[in-house]
Amino acid sequence: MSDKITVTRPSMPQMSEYIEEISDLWESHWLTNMGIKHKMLQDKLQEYLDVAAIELFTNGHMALELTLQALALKGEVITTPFTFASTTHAIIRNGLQPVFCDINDRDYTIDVSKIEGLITDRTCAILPVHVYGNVCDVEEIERIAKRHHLKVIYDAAHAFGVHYKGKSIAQFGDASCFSFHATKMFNTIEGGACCYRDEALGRTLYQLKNFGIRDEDTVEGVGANAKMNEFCAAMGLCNLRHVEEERNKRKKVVERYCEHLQNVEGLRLNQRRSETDSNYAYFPVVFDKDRFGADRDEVKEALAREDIGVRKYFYPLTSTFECFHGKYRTDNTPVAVKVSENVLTLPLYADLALEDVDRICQAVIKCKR
Ligand code: T4K
Repeated sequence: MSDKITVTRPSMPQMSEYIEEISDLWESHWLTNMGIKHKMLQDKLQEYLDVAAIELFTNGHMALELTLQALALKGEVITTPFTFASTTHAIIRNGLQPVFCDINDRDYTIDVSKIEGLITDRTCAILPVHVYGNVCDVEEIERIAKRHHLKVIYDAAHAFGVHYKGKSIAQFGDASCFSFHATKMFNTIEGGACCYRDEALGRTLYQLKNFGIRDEDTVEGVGANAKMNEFCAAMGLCNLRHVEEERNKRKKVVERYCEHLQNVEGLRLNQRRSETDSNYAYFPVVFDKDRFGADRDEVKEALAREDIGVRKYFYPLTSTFECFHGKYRTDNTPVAVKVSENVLTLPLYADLALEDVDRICQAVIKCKR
């Protein structure tokens, strides 16, 4: 049992395993710029995620931002505001306009029944988020995109290792972008990837993450520097060996939470689409003040007094960020507003002791009036 519990904690390999993995870097002195570890991790992830092609990046955000750039999109992108800053910022930093669609109140992914009403002659793409690792309605999104000739780029930052109907989540859409940040179920310290099908897109991504350089004499695009370095790739190689153990441990934590909380009046637990193999990335709970008695903020404060760190992922909605100066409406995303105001994500990581889960649940239930 721990004294202080944080919302998440990265899994790390044994130090000896990591040292063994990086020791040859002292021989080669090759530390970054698509070295051997980068290549090895890319190959292993391509196999693990069961995809035609994958490009690694310095973080999930750059994977997303450069994927939008590589697709040379112009105009409006339909997305959701119930997400991390990265999703919306990637759109805006590409000179594109986000058009915010509501989420559904079952799994908090994009409400597909509202997408077509937002399509205009300026719409170029849909950017849905597999939020908490919950699978979007990929089939309906594909039908809509085909009908209206739109690109689909999934923000799959939370969805590493998720399968839907037996198929890797990384296979859906024109591209799916993952985060391998320290807080994710698979981490490379910082890191990210884009999985895609079109070879030409891959060539552009490869260049854009390295300043747009094609060869020593040719710079073809205005790229960034978003290459994964060898130490991060080495961490990924180690963590990938233990990823199924990670998933199983997280599953046990989630099951323990559900045992305690699933029948508590006024709490709504995460609901996943059927036929989904989860990665147990997050444990969101939505509080209904009228039935639970205490609201989300009161519960957060009560837990903090017991040294239990929880987060309001995702509050505020990205559409209401101060940097946008009230530019976006929220009256057409009422579900997102409501969930965002009432959600807390409880601590979840592989090494969270089940006795700690018991303690967290008791602390939550104690708030009920
Ligand atoms: N799209 C979506 C939907 C995303 O959620 C994200 C990232 C992205 C795109 C972009 O991917 P990246 O570019 O980040 O790869 C954290 C993460 O930094 C961020 O990756 C993540 N989403 C977001 C949901 O959560 P913060 O600002 O909440 O992190 P922070 O520093 O408050 O850490 C949270 C907790 O994790 C701490 O209380 C303790 C623990 N922690 C954190 C770090 C960094 C550790 O134990 N060790 C650590 O090294 O954003």
